Amino acid sequence: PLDLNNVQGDILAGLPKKTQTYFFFLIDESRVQAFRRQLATLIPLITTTAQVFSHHEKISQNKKDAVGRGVSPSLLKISGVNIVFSQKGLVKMGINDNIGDDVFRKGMLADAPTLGDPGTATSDSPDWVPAFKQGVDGMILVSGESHQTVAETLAEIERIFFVGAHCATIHEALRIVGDVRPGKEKGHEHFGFLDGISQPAVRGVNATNNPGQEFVRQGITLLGREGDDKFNAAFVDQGPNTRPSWALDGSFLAFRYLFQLVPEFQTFLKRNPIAGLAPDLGSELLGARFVGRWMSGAPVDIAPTHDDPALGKDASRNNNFRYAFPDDSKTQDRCPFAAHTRKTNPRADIEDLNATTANANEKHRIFRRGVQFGPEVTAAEAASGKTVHGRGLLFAAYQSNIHFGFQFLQNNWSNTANFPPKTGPTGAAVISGLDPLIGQNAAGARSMIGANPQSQSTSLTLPTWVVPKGGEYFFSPSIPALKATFAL
Ligand code: N7H
Repeated sequence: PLDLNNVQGDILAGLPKKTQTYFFFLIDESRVQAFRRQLATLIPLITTTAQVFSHHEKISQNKKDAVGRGVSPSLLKISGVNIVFSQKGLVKMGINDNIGDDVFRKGMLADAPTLGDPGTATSDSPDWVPAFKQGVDGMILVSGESHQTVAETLAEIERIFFVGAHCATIHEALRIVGDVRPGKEKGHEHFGFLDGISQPAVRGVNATNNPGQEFVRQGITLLGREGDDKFNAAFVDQGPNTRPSWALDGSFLAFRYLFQLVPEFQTFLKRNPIAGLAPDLGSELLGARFVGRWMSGAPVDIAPTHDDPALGKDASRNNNFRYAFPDDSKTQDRCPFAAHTRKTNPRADIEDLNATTANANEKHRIFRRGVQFGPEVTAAEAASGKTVHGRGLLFAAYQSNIHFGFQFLQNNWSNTANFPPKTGPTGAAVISGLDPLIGQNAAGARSMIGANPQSQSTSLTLPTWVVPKGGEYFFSPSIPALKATFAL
């Protein structure tokens, strides 16, 4: 059975964080063996899923105690560490077994045209920052409740790998700092919407689920567990449908460096309010229909006309919808077919919960662990409607199969105009257009229908507000694999 002490903490639980540094590194070609020996020293610092869960318990106990004493809960000091490797990194370390995921093996740069990244229409090279175009061997994730804690942990890690400037075994390729947004924006991404509401629950890991939150099998995230399409009960190292034994309880991480043009997005909403309403509400509704949720997190499928903050924060109700009301399947009265949450998790649009086999959507579920980066919008940016300071989302998602997971959501769903498969009242196919947030094609032009509930077939031309600047596919090995196969 699965032992949560073996699984890195970000995969099934999410490293607890107010801030997180993503440290991308290259392994020194001439010091690979030394690096692998030092890795053994890092392993005790790596946070496991079991440790994250026990930290969650401490936090809720801490909250209860504080409420009991009538004080506000103190912030518990915590630092989380995980390490992941790209295919390039595996090869450099001499780990050459076929892990059984072609998308991972080719890497994200080679996948950029499929993902529709800007620049790939005219050249092989997307408009990415140099570090990701050159490629990285791995990444160390360090999270904490404060910058001070993260700095201390990073210093400890640097002491392991940088013993003396002349004999460092790894070199920094790029360091990105992500921060949860301040004050009441905590948990909201930079466009203003509450994020991280809908995640799958995992059988045998999560004891309970919230209403509407579906359980998936462990192998949807963990390699070699039931539900992994390469699952093999014996889990031996042969045959086309198996993985090397060290892959067990690891997971693939799709990392994306996504910039968000926030003042431009806000200006568009302001200039294009849905007509027939007070202008502020018209703008707010347009934003909510782009996302599928209001800024509070309330789903438009349940609250189609007004935000409902109590619903937005109520975990027993805010995920309990399926795009399955009678007016949902053929009309966009409640939620546009192209809305971001509907494109990326179409629920009843493609799945039948009464089916006897696993529902069609299960293999496409991902575990999102990202965090925001960059400063708040300044007064000058808000006034001009133009981004000056880079900000956005450090998108990070785990899955056991990148093709069915992140790549499918981006390419086959968000970028694909005739998904989800819909017919209108007359029976004719409805082409919903692109996901207004992340839908893209290398050529650039974007549009959707259904933004306006009063005029559902009208096409709306969409500027670009989310700009990918790089990323990579990584593998997050289990603790036993790190000890036995990765470290020396
Ligand atoms: Fe998305 N946003 O702020 O608008 N996302 N996302 N995402 N996203 C979600 O339901 C956002 C991105 C998914 O189960 C919410 O938890 C932004 C990529 C999936 O109903 C919000 C960016 C991919 C879900 C955002 C971005 C996904 C989801 C609602 C880029 C995959 C769950 C909160 C900058 C290819 C859907 C919630 C479900 C939800 C936003 C990127 C996927 C507010 C700004 C690249 C699967």
